[in-house]
Amino acid sequence: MSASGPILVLNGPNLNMLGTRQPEVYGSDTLDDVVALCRRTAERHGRAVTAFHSNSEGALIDRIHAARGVESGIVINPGGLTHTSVALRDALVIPEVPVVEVHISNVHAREEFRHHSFVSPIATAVVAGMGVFGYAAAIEFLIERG
Ligand code: DHK
Repeated sequence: MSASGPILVLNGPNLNMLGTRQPEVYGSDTLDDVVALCRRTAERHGRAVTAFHSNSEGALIDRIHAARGVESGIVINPGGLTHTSVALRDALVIPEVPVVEVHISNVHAREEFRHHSFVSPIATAVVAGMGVFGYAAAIEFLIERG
């Protein structure tokens, strides 16, 4: 895998409901809008995005395994698995690529159970509270850092 390989954008449980799910927290953009934003951002730099969503922890883990040797970096919004999943965290180190953890909302300004992330300690960077712009920032960051 070269450093210019595709960037994998992963979205976990409930993010397929973006646009209708608590718009006061998550905004009005849909998951398709988010993926389109990621693609536009990457394409401005001549780079590609592969996108995957699942509500299932195992399917996300399988997709992360498949990234090894293929994708050059991972942008992940793990949804609620952020706060619960050791298995997801363990999977994310397997591809040996930089990982950016994205949260649309500022999880630190919300309920206490959202303040802890199993993913953050193995992430290269963490974005929270920027709305869906956080995904574009994560893509720009991965491209800039090389
Ligand atoms: C999305 C979720 O689904 C929540 O479980 C997280 C995150 C926050 C977000 O802000 O994008 O706690």
